[in-house]
Amino acid sequence: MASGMRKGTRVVLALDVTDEQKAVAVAEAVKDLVAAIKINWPLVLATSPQIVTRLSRLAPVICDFKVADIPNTNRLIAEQVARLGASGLIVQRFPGRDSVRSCVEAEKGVEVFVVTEMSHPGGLEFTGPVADSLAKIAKEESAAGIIAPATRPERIRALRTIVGDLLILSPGVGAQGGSAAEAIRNGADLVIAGRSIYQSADPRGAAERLVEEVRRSLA
Ligand code: 3DU
Repeated sequence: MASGMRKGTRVVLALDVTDEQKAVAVAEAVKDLVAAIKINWPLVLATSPQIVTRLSRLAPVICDFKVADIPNTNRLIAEQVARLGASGLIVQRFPGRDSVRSCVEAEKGVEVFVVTEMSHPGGLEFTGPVADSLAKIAKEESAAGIIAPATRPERIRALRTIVGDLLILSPGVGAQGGSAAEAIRNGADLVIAGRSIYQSADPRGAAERLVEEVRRSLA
């Protein structure tokens, strides 16, 4: 079983590439600079579920599968993610409190993160207005943390008052226009960055710059 995630450098790599060789090369290049590697459907569908196991030998892996089903199906997904060696699983709150709970209870070695307000413009349509309630259930159901938008740091600050000491992971830095330093200053524990690292000609250099930006924002 994979161990739980630690804050470390506070940078999570979003590895949304669809070429296995490139995915592993980027992961190898930055593995000591990231607290975790977040993978999403594009990489799993382009390769195989075993990519979770392969990457988990380099860094803790968070499966961003945005799980959103009935409790039994959610539990089955959490069990498979654990079997593959993942450390974290991202789930949706909207199917119901019981659906979130089934993931939290399924596998104690897999930390559950609940999506709140999404970082893209469309995130304001539905998730924005209900984000406080999404975050409240994450806290009540003992999730490990929430996902909150680096593109709207003031929302991270507001959501922090609801989730207390839960981890806040913030996507949206770099390619989506958010600032890592602002996200951290407003209460994010970790920032999630994808394209700004893996599309760089020098992924390690890009990751180093981000780690340094985060370190300075904490000083
Ligand atoms: O924009 P980037 O390339 O840095 O990637 C961001 C990642 O975070 C990507 O995997 C996306 O699916 C995920 N994510 C968001 O961008 C926004 C959210 O609200 C939740 C997850």
